[in-house]
Amino acid sequence: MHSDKLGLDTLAIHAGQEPDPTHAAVMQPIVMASTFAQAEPGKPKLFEYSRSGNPTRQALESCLAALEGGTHGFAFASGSAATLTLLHTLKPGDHIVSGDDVYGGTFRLFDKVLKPMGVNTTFVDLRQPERLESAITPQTRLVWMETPTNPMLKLFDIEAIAARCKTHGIPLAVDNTFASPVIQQPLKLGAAIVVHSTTKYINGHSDVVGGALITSDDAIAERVGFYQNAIGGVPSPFDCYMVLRGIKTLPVRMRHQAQSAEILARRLEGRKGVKTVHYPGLESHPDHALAKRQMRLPGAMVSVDLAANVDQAKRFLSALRIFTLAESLGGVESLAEHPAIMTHASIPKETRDAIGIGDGLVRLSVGLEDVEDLWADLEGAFAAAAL
Ligand code: P1T
Repeated sequence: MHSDKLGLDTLAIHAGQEPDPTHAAVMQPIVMASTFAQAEPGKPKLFEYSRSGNPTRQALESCLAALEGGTHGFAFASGSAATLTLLHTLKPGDHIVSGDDVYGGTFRLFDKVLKPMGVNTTFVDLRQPERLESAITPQTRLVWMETPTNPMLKLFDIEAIAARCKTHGIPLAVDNTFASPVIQQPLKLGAAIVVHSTTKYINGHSDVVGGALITSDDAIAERVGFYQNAIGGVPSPFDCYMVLRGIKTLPVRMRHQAQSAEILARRLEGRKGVKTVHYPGLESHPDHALAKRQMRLPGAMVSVDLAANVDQAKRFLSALRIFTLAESLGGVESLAEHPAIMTHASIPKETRDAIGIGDGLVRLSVGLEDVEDLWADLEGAFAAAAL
């Protein structure tokens, strides 16, 4: 299949998934074998051992690579395993520049896992791409960013930052979890590596934890492939099947969820009890012009600064009936959470305050329910919190 000629809706259903040659089954078989028979010692046929490679995982990896417009895909047991595998390609003394707003667990990897191993990270607000230069040192070996960021939904200009990275010979890794390839394909804008928590939009049904790395750089792919096998943070064939199944509806889900998110964001913006709505599709968003240029859709995540103290924010969240109060995002069901207490608790309070993750900040992941039911649910929560 010449994936560069096909649309994303087609790739989501077919990429990496030829009918199985034995039974002509339309769906990928789940090959649960941990190991594969060899005709003579050291001469495996196609696969050798399922940590190194597995047919169901290979189908998923090819599909992910095609969706991101890359040539190499690697699947992992979680987004964090994908991130850590990439970070393991660095060595003591190396340095990372990261966008200042990242998932709390990613911050924890930089701060509590990499730092003790001698790899330091400098966090910068990359909304001014020129700030990259002031953070780069002769030891910098990786630039890392999310866009939109978790949870403030700030945007960074992938093309501008990738161009600067190229002049310094430093690879740019973009965590594309919040956008998904339906909205933006960072490799096409010059990034060297795309990172995903496939737990989120890619799988889309809140029933798998998974991750991925995608690249078109053969040298990076070789190192990532080595570390994927050596470290072994790989997904089970069953989980790979589940993610492949979820991907088939990714473009449809993403479009519908973004449409509902925009409706809710616009209503929230005008409502009493709301200080700020962070949503790239709103004209009031500081990076709205970049959103229009860089993103096909503004996404389905909305962060809301309520005019609330922490108790009111807790009452607001506890009163929701259709939005489920839970960590994670990107599933068909709507979720709501309190970043300061939940997903970003591992970030020190001073750092959270500097980024804007305050007591009144609530993050919404808008799902596929009827948008009027979602609005009524939010109205009920405002009433319960006396907002
Ligand atoms: O949870 P895991 O599959 O390990 O993925 C980690 C991860 C990586 N990158 C981004 C942008 C993420 O949002 C996440 C996980 N985030 C949540 C669980 C959350 O609720 O924000």
